[in-house]
Amino acid sequence: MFEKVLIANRGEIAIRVARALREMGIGSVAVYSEIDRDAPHVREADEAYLIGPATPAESYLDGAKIIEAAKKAEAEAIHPGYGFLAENAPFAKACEKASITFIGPPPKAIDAMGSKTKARAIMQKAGVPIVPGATAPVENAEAAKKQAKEIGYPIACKAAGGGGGKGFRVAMEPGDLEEAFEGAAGEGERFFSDPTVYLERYLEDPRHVEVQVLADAKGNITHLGERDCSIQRRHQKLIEEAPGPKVDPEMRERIGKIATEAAAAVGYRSAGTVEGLQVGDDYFFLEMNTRIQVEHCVTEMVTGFDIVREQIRIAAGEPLSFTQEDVELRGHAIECRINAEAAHKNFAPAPGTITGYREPAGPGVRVDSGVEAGSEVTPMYDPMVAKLIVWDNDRERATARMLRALDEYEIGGLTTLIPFHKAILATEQWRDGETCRDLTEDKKWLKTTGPAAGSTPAPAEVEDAAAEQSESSYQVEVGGKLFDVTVIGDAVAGGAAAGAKRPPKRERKSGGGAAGASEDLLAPLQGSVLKVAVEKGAEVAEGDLVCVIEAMKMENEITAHRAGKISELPAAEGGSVSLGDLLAKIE
Ligand code: MV4
Repeated sequence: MFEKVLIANRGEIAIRVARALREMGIGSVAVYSEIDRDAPHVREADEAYLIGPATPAESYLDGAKIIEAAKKAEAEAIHPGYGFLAENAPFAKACEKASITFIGPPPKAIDAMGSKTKARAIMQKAGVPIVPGATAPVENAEAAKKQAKEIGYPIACKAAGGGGGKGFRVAMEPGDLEEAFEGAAGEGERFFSDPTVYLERYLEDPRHVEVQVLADAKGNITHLGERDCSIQRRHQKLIEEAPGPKVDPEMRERIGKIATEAAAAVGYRSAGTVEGLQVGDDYFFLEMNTRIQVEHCVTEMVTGFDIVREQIRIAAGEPLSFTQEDVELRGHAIECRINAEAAHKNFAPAPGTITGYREPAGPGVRVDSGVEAGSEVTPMYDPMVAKLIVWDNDRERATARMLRALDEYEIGGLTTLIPFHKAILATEQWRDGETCRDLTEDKKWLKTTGPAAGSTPAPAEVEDAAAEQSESSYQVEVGGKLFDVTVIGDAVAGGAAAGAKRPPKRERKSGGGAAGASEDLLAPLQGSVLKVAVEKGAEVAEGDLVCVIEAMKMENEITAHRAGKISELPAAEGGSVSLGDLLAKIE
């Protein structure tokens, strides 16, 4: 077994890996960028190395610097986590060349699954059912029209270098095809420097069901059952659960076999996920993720196996610690992604500083987080700051437990998805195990998922024009009974109940969505302007799309913070903006 492993990541996943290493008696090495000096993941490891400035390209994405740190620390292996370098075949190769073990699959398997057309061709040959459609790219819009006729409408145009829904456009009928084709090609070019597009039949309201596989170097391939990740928005998963609410034992066995066959077809080794679409009793291969995934925890909760530990054992040449017969799914697990985002403002990024922090606990609750009080969530990195995972005997009880845990979770000073999760888990749609697309796409419904009155206000609300005024919650004892009181404006000096907490005043900052009273719509994050959806002089309603800013490979829709007329429009397509830049004035 390894004596020391370097963790090439930050945030919750770096801590998750450090915990596995500690339990295994392996030394851990963290790396960090300049703004992460005080981050929790740095303290969680036995030693830590600075690898560069905050910009990912100059630190967490810089393979050479990470290998250099591993050499300095004399680490024998590197765990990449997810994102950053996790599915970068050249990095995996560079590790090999430096005689460092990459804790992940062979570079060849990463490559094979990196091209979606290649992956589809391999799977078809191996007898794995794929979504109906082509296994080779289509040259241009004209050729696409011909091919689409054969496949049948509706048609999904997908970027071959894509995955996770990037470069994904739908044509409901022939008249939409050219635009969908060009859209997918353009996004492929921007995100993966590859405009190659292929066509699939578009399936209506499928479920996203994926199977966890583990393959060791001795030829053992097992699966740990499925996860359902159907609750997504713009291809970002928001809630995941295991087992799948619409998967029965027969189907579980069938898709488990599909997944292990898919892994065998590419000579897979390590932990991986076979993603597919479930439509009724049908299941189609979509793509394979060659990394540990964010949502691996729900599988750990229902199987009892530690997937990261197995991954490390496999990389060290050891066999899987269990066989397929040992795998049993018990109870039900749900995971909510706690992102610094404003669901009620179209999931706008909501970076900021965490002023107060308390995690839920108690029976069946697991929190994998990477933040604490005082942490700053920057627009530079992933907005996911924590994952809340619960387990209980069945789905209904797990839901009640999740609602309880969400209630306990206190994250001061930051707008998060906590209210969104509470709202969605309380719906009939969730109870019936639906995909909830009617809710996640419904702007009106989303508006109702803002932070509740009396909770810590979001920065945008505090920044309101008049407002050095703050809103604070107190408990007041009257006649031996405690009452919750919300005070708007400055509390009377000395008037608060003894021991009452008061959130500290935050610095005034631009960003985080513009203030309602101001005309200025400011950039809530740094990035490049992909699209400007309005013209100067146009009238907009509150919530209308103004522009799209791309940052961290995410497209962020910036919507009008108020109704009015666009009197100034400095935002320009193709331009770049910094945090707090003026995008538009709405008079
Ligand atoms: C699809 C699809 C319908 N037809 N492909 C791909 C990546 C994943 N993030 C969502 N993807 C989809 N691929 C075809 N041919 C619909 C989706 C999809 C989806 C699937 C399951 C659950 C939620 C979804 C939300 C948006 C898109």
